[in-house]
Amino acid sequence: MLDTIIKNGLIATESGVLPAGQSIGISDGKISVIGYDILEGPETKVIDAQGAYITPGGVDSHVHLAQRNAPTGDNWETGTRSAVAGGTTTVLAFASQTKEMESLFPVLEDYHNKSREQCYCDYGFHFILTHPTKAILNDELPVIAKQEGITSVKLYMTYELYKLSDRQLLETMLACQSLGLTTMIHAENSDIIEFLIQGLERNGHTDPFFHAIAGPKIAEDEASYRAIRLAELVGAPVLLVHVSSDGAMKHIRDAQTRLLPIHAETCPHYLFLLSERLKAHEHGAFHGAKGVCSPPLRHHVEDLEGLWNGIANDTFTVFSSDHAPTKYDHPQGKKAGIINGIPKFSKIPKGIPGIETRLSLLFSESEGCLPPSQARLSLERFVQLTSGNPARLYGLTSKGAIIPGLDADLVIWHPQNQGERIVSQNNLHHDVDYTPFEGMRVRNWPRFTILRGEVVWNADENRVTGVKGFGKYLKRDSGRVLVGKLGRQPAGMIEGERDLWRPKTVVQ
Ligand code: DUC
Ligand code: ZN
Ligand code: ZN
Ligand code: ZN
Repeated sequence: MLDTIIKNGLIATESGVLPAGQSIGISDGKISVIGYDILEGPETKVIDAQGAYITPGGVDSHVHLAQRNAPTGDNWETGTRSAVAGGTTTVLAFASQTKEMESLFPVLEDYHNKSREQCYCDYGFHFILTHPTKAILNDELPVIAKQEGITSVKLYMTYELYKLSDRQLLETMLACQSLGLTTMIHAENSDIIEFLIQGLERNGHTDPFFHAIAGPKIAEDEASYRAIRLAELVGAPVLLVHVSSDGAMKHIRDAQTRLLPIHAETCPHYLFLLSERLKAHEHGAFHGAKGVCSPPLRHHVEDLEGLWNGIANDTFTVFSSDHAPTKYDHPQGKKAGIINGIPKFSKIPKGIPGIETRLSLLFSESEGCLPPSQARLSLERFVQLTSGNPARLYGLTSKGAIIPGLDADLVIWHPQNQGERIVSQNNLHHDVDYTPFEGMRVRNWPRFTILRGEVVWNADENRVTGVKGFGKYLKRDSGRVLVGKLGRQPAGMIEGERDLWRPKTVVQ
């Protein structure tokens, strides 16, 4: 017998909206049937979607929660509570190695301990590798992939505490490729940024705004190109995270045209916000710190437009929040950037919150809210970017689509022309003291969020109805390459060239 039936909705999938009149039947937390005239039993709960769109529960594949090196803001409880209130039912957050750690296992245990029984939505980990030793690459990663289902790592090309050399990037990408892991890359040229910071500080330019000058598009462009070429050399699939510039996008697009498995992610702030907010005059200069993220917000409306094109034309594979929940008014939060009473942009923790607003902001611009002639993206693209693609790319096999047999993770939106909201810190559920999207109007907001058949957010009652601890840890499979082809060799390589230098011992 069905536990729940959702009636009268418009079911939005990656290949279009299903003909009206179909219902979704749920049993044991799974979608069990989709169709007309589904019979309900005496105990079946019926949810009336009232003609509104139903999309898959959001998969946010880039969030930071209770990360060791980011001591303020959301933990797993508050971060996942905020997620479900915004329609997200699965998050992938980072377990971060620090440079002195010779083994990943204590890190893993630490993150499990902090997240176990704490979560409102389902969750998994990526690993940030800052010190990829031979033992970690050869001995630990295979175990972590197989036993823990962690099938992606993030590598940094910038930040003293995180960055890897090109040599380390190559070795790690190669190891990941041979294990079927996806490598995520933070691509910014570290030396350019350090050089500019030094010059700006020497000239007394230390307000938050100068963060946007210290991380120009050229720094992202160069590093993105380098990351793509390194990946191409070893034949590894890569996802460039938080892409913010047209130059980086062009390199990605070019690589995809050449059928390389190069994926890209962008985030709400790069579509909606400009660097001018780092000035935040009306509240005093330091409030601009609330807009400090890396890569920085860009200067021009054309920059936003360029990224919107990438959303519409498939350059981007996933759309994630990059929720980095650093509080503003906290000595270790954004205010760590005030040194002896003087603002110092280079010391401001980087990153901004957005786990709860991600879906609504994008949905607002889609055909879910606007006629096709005005929408920036189709409803199909919305579903791909926010749930289908991240689920496939990161090996979340039970998530990301409205298909019988998968988890019943759903968002029921408000009926058309209802559900409009002004984004406000007062209405959000995170443990951060601001939202960079304050005052923005969204055209719709999730009315119900459903996780494995349970209503976990109910906007009619304006409350999170799920329970802490219902969210479970997800072991993932190897992700699927979604663009390009695996292992293509660069033009000019001879047949079998990689085998001449590839270690014989790497796992295949
Ligand atoms: N990288 C992230 O992924 N998030 C926040 C800041 C950063 O540098
Ligand atoms: Zn990053
Ligand atoms: Zn370039
Ligand atoms: Zn991030």
